[in-house]
Amino acid sequence: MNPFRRQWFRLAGLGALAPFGLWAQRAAAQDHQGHTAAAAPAPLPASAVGGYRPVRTLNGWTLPHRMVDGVKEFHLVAEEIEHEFAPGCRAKCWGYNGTTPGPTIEAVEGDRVRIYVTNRLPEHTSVHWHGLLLPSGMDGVGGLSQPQIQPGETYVYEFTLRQHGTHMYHPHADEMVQMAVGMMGMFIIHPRDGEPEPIDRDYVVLLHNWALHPGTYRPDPSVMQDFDLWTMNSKVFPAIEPLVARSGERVRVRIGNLSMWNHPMHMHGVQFHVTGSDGGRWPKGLWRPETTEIVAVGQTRDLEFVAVPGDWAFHCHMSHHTMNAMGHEIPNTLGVDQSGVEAEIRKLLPGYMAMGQGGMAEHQDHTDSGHMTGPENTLAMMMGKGPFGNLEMGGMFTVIKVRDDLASGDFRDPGWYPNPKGTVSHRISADPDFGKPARRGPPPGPSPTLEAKPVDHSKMKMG
Ligand SMILES: [Cu+2]
Repeated sequence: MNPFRRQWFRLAGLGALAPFGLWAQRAAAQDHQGHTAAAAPAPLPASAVGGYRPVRTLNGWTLPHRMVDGVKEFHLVAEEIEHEFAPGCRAKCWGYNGTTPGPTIEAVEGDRVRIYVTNRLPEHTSVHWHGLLLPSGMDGVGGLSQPQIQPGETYVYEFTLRQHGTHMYHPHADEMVQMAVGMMGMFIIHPRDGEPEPIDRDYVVLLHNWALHPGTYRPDPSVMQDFDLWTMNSKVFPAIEPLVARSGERVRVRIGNLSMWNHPMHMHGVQFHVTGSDGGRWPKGLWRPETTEIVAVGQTRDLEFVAVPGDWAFHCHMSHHTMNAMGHEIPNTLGVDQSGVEAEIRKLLPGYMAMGQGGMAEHQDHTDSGHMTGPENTLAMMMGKGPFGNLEMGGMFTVIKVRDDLASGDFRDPGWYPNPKGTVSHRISADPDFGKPARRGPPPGPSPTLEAKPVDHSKMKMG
């Protein structure tokens, strides 16, 4: 029995449904590549759709396709869009088919794909299929591999998927501008022969950064490092959807990074395995346990774990990347008594509030209560409420919500975790002198407390 037939019968036995045309086409691809019955394909999960379990792009969507003579056809439209980063902050961005990131393209190793790209932008563009193995002329580098797609034009790309893994797409034309304003998406290719470890939930997250300066509504492409918004699928916390799973399910998070920074993505509650990248799914011997994985610029990483009940933070570990717009060129006010200055400034600016003497945690209380309003169309630096109070987060932060009683495939937010009795950290004293903890004194020598000394300006060099 040839491998196609064996796989078909196995699927039939599991009660899965697969369009026959798709399987016939995959069998043809196998034959074409000279595969034999030597390596039996692993069984696919029973509830897989069309031979694979579809991914879930947080806050996003998957581009529909249609089959035309055995070819999977997709249609991307590059266009200006209106995007909401979180309620209270919208911008004119560029994206695909109405969104940033563009819809996820999802296919199977061996598929022949035909992708139309219509350009509705005010300038030319192209689409580069980042990480895909394809003919040079399909690689989408404007000027190098093809003519630029002029405004109003539609180009067609067509190639056979010779790999599987987590990949991306983005323009390779005026890249600095077009990517800075949101043009990017994910391209997921499922393995033809199924997964070695069946995946129950498969999430897709694309990391990006935006220079949407306070009070403005168009991202600034000229910024290189000092960004205002750090996003998962172009959303900031708390507008990023939670990753939901049932206890014991195997979850994969596929992360791509088309921002201008590397992001150490940290997951609470589990040790995940890094199981793949743009190079496809790694052999099991290369999987490694981590709790933080750097997803560098232009890379993708697949993280897999078995879900443990609770509410678990999942975020970039660069602490400024879990904040929204903030000033970086202000003096350090930590430890500075500003009470006199505050009174003076209030004479000129009623309502002025000096902040930061004892840390910035008060910021969220001030902004949430509405007595410190920022520029319009600008999110507060810290946002979000949890069951125990302010989360004081923004940017690249969301929550993995794992519950015992979820139905398979139910992605609805289950609310906050009902912690079992006796498993929540709690107060046992309000006295700062409580207990006798070991403490060390300051290092020998004078304290760094500086006295303000008058400066002799007459000796300063001018110019
Ligand atoms: Cu980061």
